[in-house]
Amino acid sequence: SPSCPDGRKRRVCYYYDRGIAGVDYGEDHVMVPRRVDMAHALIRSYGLLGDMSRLRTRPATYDDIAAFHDRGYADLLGSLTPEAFAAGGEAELTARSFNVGEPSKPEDPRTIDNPPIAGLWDYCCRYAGGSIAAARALAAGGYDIAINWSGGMHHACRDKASGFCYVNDIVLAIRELLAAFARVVYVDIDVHHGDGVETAFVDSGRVMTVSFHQRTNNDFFPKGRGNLADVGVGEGVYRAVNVPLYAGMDDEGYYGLFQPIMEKVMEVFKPEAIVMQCGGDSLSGDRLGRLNLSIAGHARCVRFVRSFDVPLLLLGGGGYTINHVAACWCYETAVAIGKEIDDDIPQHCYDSYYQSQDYKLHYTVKKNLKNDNTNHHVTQTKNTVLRNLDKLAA
Ligand code: ZLS
Ligand code: CA
Ligand code: ZN
Repeated sequence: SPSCPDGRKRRVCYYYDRGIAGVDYGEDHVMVPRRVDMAHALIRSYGLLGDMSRLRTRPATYDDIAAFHDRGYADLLGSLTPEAFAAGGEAELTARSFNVGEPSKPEDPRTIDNPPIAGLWDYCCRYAGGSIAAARALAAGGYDIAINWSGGMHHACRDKASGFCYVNDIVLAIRELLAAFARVVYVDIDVHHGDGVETAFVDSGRVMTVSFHQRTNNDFFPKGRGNLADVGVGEGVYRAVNVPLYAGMDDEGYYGLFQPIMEKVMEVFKPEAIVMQCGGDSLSGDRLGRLNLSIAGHARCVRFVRSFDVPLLLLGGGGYTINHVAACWCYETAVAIGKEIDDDIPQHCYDSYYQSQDYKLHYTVKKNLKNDNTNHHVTQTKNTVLRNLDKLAA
């Protein structure tokens, strides 16, 4: 096709579940599941749904989720209601012991990262079900790329919630892929470190995890994780890759690390499948992140990973300036398909959200944000990572 610059078209399947759009973390919360509905509405308005198969699936079951998660934790997620939590007593204590409903400032409910939301279990089963089904679609060989923008909840732990994430759909999806593929690479361009996924596979020789993330004063969430020196343990040594970045990182500096590192990852590890977490909080102007990537810069990473023509699972993740995130994931859906789309956002139901970006997909990045990444730091980081990866070369 003329609109596909790097060779043959890919067979793409896409998961979207309307049941996720209405999930509410609380009116003051930064995590807004409706951004996935906004991305979907854009994708539809650009006519991209006709270029993909729609992946229909049942929500994940208790057993699907308990394949990774602790049963006591899964039981809590399955039984907790906002009402029971609010009533206090045993329900509240149990929830808080699994980091659900735990305020960071004692007794201030506005400081709860992981609130006891209405429809919590249903939400988890739907976004996890999407990632599992997407992984199975790749494993069965019918598709080259599978997309679930509602997935990518990389902080969830085996036995507790963390960083707005309750169930780790990424770990569940990678486990599915491992049934069909010998080696899987996980690459995470969310502004936060992919700690839940790294921990789950830290000693695995079959899964390599790679995270690019912001580092500021050593206390950016998740505190203490994702150091350059964290390389994995046992069978997993040199199969955990961490690329800490300072605030203000721009497209050029980011890709200058991403491209050579991922090239080397592919060369030495030879994965049979790739899972990419495309968190949109690494974009310029995010409410939590302080990196300075444009949508083009973010998507260039997706395009590069796609160019290896290895079965690819694309997931969402963070992203707190919701118009930016929806525009980004729509553009990346077009990249996955291999189709150029117009910069002018078509008229659709969420139109008004894009006024601040002049109704364009590609908004302008911050020009006066200081880039704290010195050339020296970037070069050192790149060389250290490449040297570690070289130790895996046969
Ligand atoms: O990667 O930094 C923390 C933990 C705290 C400080 C903040 N308080 C509220 C809780 C305890 C140490 N949490 C981070 C979590 C970031 C998760 C990123 C998820 C992902 O993008 C993948 C989906 C954090 N950073 C910023 C906030 N929390 C935060 C900012 C503003 C608010 C509003 C809603 C909630 C409470 C007030 C909140 C959290
Ligand atoms: Ca990351
Ligand atoms: Zn994030």
